[in-house]
Amino acid sequence: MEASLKKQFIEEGYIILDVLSDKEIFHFRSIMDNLLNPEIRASINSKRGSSFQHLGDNLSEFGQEARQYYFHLLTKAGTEPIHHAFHHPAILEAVEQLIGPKPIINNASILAANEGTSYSLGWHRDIIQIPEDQIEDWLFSPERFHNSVQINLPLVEENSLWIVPGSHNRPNTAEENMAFSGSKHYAPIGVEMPGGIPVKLNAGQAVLYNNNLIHRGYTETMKVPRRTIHMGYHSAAYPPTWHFYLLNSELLTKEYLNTLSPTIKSMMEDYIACRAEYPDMSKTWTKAYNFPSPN
Ligand SMILES: O=C(O)CCC(=O)C(=O)O
Repeated sequence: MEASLKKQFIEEGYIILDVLSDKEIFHFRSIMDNLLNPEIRASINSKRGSSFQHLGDNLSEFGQEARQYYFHLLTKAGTEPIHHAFHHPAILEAVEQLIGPKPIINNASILAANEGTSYSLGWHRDIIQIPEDQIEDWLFSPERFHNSVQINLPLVEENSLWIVPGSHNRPNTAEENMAFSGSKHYAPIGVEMPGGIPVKLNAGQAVLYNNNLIHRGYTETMKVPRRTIHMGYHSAAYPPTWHFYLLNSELLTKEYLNTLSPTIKSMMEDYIACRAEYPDMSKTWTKAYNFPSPN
């Protein structure tokens, strides 16, 4: 990776990379369409909020409502055909170069919606796991290493992700606080954020971003369906962040692991080992965990 890209990731909080060839775009798009069954169309097209992302949707329900769907993949039987997207060499290599060696996956999802869907998720930083009274400004500073990369890899062109470049490394400005209207989690839907820009991506291009960035999901009305692979990783060389706990490890039973490909099984075993080493998510946003004192 060029040094200028890494610099952009550190300073602006995101980079865009060409990842998939045309053949791979077609390959993954066919698999995703088969998983989703896009023939099912909602009969009512009125605006609907997307589901609460961390719970996730069931693949069999896709398209029944005119909204954006969020599917968790690595913990659910039936999603195996697309799992190899999560160890694409170009993605793993980029993550290693941005944050460090031995990437551990902690989020593997599909973001999908049919054409005609209106999508609006309020501006936020990905800090929903942290109680609002424990969210402190030092979490968003260049001095704190954020061991997390979040990625959107669309299989058709999209501009649903909006970001405020550079906001990952500083607390909210007074104007941003006004937009957040007193919440430290989500700004009210429909509120504009100063400096917010859409991230336009072609099919097969990925945006890799620091999810402490102020960002949102928004498309007025999708002219093309949304078909995006969404993933998150951290480097095993450093302690994880709260994002690491997103995968529901209780679903990673021995029986389920035995149904996975050897590569994905080994990735999940790395996940489970890291979970055993760092069992307590609530430590991950404490000052001592982020700035350990030298022994
Ligand atoms: O790309 C999107 O729809 C936004 C996703 C998002 O906000 C998130 O994953 O936190």
